[in-house]
Amino acid sequence: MPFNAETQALQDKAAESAATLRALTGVETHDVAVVLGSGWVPAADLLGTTVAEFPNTELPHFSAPAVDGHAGTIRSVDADGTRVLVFLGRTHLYEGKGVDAVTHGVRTAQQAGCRTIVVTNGCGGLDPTWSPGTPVLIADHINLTGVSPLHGPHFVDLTDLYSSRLRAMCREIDPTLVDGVYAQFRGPMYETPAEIGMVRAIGGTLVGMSTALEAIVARSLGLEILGVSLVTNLAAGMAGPLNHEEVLAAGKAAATRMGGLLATVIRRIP
Ligand code: 8IG
Repeated sequence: MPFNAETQALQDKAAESAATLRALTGVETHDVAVVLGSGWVPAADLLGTTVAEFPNTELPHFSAPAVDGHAGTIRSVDADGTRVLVFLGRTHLYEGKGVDAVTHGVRTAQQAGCRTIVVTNGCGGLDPTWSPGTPVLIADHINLTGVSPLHGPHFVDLTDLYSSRLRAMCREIDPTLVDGVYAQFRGPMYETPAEIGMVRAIGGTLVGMSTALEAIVARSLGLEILGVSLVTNLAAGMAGPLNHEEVLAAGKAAATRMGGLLATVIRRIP
């Protein structure tokens, strides 16, 4: 696939990151990338055997993390022969570094050989039956950031963006898993109750500040995508006011269960 010049420049930077990744890990090719969102970090230890771990700033073109609870490290994991590239922490659009900083990890994963990416997040839920700690498979998204992570006239089809094959695989492992539609806001503020009313009206059931832009770039590069959200709070106006510490705590409690799910599905993917 020939990229336009702007995209090719981003891919070249990602290739440089992937080259350093190979040097630091001794792993020629990774198979599956996993981006762990807020609350998901404890899940990382359950994925497999850690081969190497380092701050993402040891790779060229990665920026330092800005938020507490977002570790900003990269780990290479051997999951019974599946080579997993784990990003503990991500760059968010609200950090103001632009869409290319947000999606650099995805491009690096593709340059490192990954054919599949698992994107996770902590988010708010609009279904009142989803108590904090409920995992939800992302079936589709609504990009409310007002920006695109693609450059130039690069027309990318987004049907079945979140692989129905991988969602079915997850349901075989855990039949209680339900689907949701993830609405990405820029943040960093949480939504107003009126904005949650809008999301409900347009068919969203999850709200967060990540994932959609990463999934778009992953698809543009031909990766198969699994998206999993961890509902850590009811969306604004559905319960009390939102508190960042409570949000992190609810995520931590459920992360162990999520680690088990990811560990199993990762081994079945390749
Ligand atoms: I964790 O309720 C978490 N992240 N936009 N709204 C948005 N992001 C979130 C929320 C939420 N909870």
